[in-house]
Amino acid sequence: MPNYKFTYFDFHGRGEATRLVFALAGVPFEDDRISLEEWPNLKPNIKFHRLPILEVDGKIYTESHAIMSYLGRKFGFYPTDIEDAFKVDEIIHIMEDYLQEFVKKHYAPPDQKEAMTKEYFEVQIPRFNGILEQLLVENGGGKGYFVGNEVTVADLIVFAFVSDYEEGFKDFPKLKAFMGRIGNLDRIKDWLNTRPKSDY
Ligand SMILES: N[C@@H](CCC(=O)N[C@@H](CS)C(=O)NCC(=O)O)C(=O)O
Repeated sequence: MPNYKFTYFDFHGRGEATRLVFALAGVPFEDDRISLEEWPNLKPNIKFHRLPILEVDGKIYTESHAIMSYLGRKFGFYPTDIEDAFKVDEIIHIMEDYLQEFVKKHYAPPDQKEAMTKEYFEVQIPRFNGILEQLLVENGGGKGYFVGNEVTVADLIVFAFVSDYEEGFKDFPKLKAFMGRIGNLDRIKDWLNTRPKSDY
């Protein structure tokens, strides 16, 4: 088994989906968490000066989505069928747009913070959760996962991000049930119960 070290900040952000991939695969990894205080000193020595990075037996991999897809392929959470693989990639890109809306709100300048926070909660969350609800329904009525009949990295990236704000999916019944399904997988449940606490 290779030696995996995953380095990210001590929050969910762009890192939690990959941690979930390891958890669900049952593959041990070093969960290396960098505090915001220590980051400026470490940054010059990190490839491309951003996180996350994955180190596998000394080889460095960058870009959160590429890392997640790479591990998904290795551990069996990425479809080999080209149509299904497209759907997984489509969801990954939708989730990137969703994350960007969060980032805009999170780092808004003080004079725009209130308006952007309101816009995020009242417009963007319902908009993106509505898209996710539709995608679930399109896959066999929404009783299973996002793509095909097995868990893929698409499910894990949605779960990692959407689960941080339960209020946001209470009015989307398929998405809500999906969140329960993923959260109740034994290995995911164990991870959720033991992972370091963080709001986002
Ligand atoms: N496209 C990159 C974006 C990486 C990125 O923006 N990382 C942020 C944290 S989410 C970061 O390293 N910020 C610290 C900095 O830029 O100094 C990815 O998805 O991995």
